[in-house]
Amino acid sequence: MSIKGVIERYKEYLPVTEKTPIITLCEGNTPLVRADFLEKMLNLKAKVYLKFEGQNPTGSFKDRGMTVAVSKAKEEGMQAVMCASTGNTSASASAYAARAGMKSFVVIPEGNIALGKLAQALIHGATVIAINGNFDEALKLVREITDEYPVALVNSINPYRIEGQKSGSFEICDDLGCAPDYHFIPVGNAGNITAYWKGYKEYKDAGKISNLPKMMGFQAAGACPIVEGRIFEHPETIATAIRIGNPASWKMAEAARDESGGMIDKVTDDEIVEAYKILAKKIGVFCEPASAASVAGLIKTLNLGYFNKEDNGKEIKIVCILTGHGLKDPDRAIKIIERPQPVDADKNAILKIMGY
Ligand code: AN7
Repeated sequence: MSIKGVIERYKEYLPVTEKTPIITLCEGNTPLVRADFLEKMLNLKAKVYLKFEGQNPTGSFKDRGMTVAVSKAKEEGMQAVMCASTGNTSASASAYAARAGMKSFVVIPEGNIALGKLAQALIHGATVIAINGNFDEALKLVREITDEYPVALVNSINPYRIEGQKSGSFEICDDLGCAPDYHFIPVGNAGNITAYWKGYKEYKDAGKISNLPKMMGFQAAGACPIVEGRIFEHPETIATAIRIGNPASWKMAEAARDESGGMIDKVTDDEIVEAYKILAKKIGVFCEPASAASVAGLIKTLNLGYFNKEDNGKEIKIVCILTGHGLKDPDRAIKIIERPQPVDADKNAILKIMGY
């Protein structure tokens, strides 16, 4: 394979040995896209970059962790993997299990997973179990089952997932030649903010970078347990990927926030949709709604005067993580922008619509 996957590229930082079978789909290597439109729109003395994780093999950042988790499960002789998921973890787990010749079982909340993600799990051959319950209930059940049966748990409470996902920080630092000043990221189960913070700290310890970013996490207002300091029994948001009321890595996300001097705040569904539209229409990047929470967070934070207060006009580098691809959730795009009404197959009818 021409492109190195996460394990091959960063193996010195990962818990793998010569004996580990590397199960890869050439994940990682995602682009850091400069968002000059946002810089101008927000009148920012800063460089804003979007790390477009939608370009991973299954269309989300989960692949970075899954390559390590599934490789280790294979090394340990497991024959099946299992996860609870709002969608992306199930898509990734089922693809990597297929690649490894392993079985996959995925438990999802009925009615609250985007169509593309469900299609992925099904076509990769996972046994898909839809429950009448939410993600938090699914995760609890999956933890119990994987404790009792010989099935590897591949949610982000599996430390190998976090290990793989920290490669996102390494790539950002390798591309920028330093760490950013601010790292904006959506927060759901809180594994990714935990992983990125771990990655930045390890790169600093290794002497690769000299600064650390402030970690700026954003939850959806209807599912913001960390912001409000309470479990949400009934989380609700159009950003179904982060519709999570009791994050597994809650404490570690708080540690990332506090050690870095950052914040974890919330954005409303309207703010998420606004950012989602700007990204698609003005920047040409189509991410899924949950991913747009990072950019919605940037806009909100700026409007609160955060940067002006903290940075006295010095040029800063900001990275927003766009965690998943917009094609995962086509229904949302079509709900927001009206589907066109058909016209006759006639040149004049077309020209009229074109405005000529
Ligand atoms: C696009 O797939 O939890 O804070 O089960 O799919 O690490 O949970 C997905 C989470 C952000 C939140 N953006 O990351 C799952 C799942 C997208 C996501 C998150 C998810 P974490």
